[in-house]
Amino acid sequence: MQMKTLRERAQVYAESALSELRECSSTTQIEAFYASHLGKKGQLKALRNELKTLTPDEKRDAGGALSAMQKELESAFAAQQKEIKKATLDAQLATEWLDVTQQVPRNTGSIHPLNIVQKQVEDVFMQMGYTIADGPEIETEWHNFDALNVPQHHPARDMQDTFWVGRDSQNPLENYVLRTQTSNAQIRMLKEHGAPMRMICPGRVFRNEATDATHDSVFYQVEGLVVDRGISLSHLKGTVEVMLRELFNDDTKVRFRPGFFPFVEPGLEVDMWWEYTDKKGQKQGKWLEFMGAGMVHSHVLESCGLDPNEVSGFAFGFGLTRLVMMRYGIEDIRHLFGTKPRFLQQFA
Ligand code: FA5
Repeated sequence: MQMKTLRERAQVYAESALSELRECSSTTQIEAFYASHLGKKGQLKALRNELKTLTPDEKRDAGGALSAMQKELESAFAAQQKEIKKATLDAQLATEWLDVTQQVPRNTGSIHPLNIVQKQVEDVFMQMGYTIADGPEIETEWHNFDALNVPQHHPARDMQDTFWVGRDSQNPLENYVLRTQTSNAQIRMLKEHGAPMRMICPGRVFRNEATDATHDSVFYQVEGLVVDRGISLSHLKGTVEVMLRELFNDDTKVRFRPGFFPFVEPGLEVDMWWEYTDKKGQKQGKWLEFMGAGMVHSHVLESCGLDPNEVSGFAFGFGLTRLVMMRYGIEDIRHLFGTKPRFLQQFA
């Protein structure tokens, strides 16, 4: 029997290689195919090596056929590889799709109890026609003390020891403090807008004092100020009563007593009965100072350019942080500025 030529064997090989290629359906299979057929140690290379043993004529004949076959195999390989890649990607897309419009439940946190109660206070006063004002936390010594009838060396300054930001000048308008009270807003609002005035100013204040269950060195107050013709103490009392009725229930116990603040005359303080559960789980209760108030002192009206013979007013300032404590029966004010999620999430 006559031996098959290289060209003939290559022909048979090409057909079986192409049909093997068509069977490949995964990346692994096609990579193995490449190594076995088209790679450096592949079968095509082995056939090419045989060219060396042929005569020049045979070599030309078989060499041309082998080159054409290699081209054919390579392009069939490239097409098949592309096909497999596309099929793999399609399969992946079919199983790994993601609905970007789907609502995913997320832990979005909760509103801080101070913000909840601040909003309620603002609503109550807005219904009574009050403006919500803002004042700077870093304030001049003059706005925080002098204009409020508390000149340098006045003993009332000791009750509100503060953090100084700059104290180099003899001029209290050039020295700065972290405000100790929201009463600075009284001065700023009156100087800017004059009378008639009806505003509240919620905000953060700072005091250089030791902390305990009812005192913090950073806390929130709400200032209130009404200045107009004919404002009297009865307007103050009625306003405080409306506010307390709206913010607390009817059982809340309140007491009014005389109080001294240099920027009001007469002055009064309001205490509230605070009920809470102590660390041992015992129910406790005591009076807690909640608010200072009074009729705006004539010196304050004058330092804001108003004539006390023409207009009068009342002012009050209460502890928003203490209001929150009483509202929710919180036994220690310092919880409110902590960052414990377990505490804060209760108010969501
Ligand atoms: C004042 O700050 C006055 N500006 C209030 C005022 C305004 C009086 C207008 C008259 C007219 P006092 O220092 O008492 O006053 O503080 C007012 C309220 O802030 C207190 O009743 C209390 O509720 C709260 N408060 C005072 N100190 C602290 C503190 N260290 N921590 C938490 N709350 C406090």
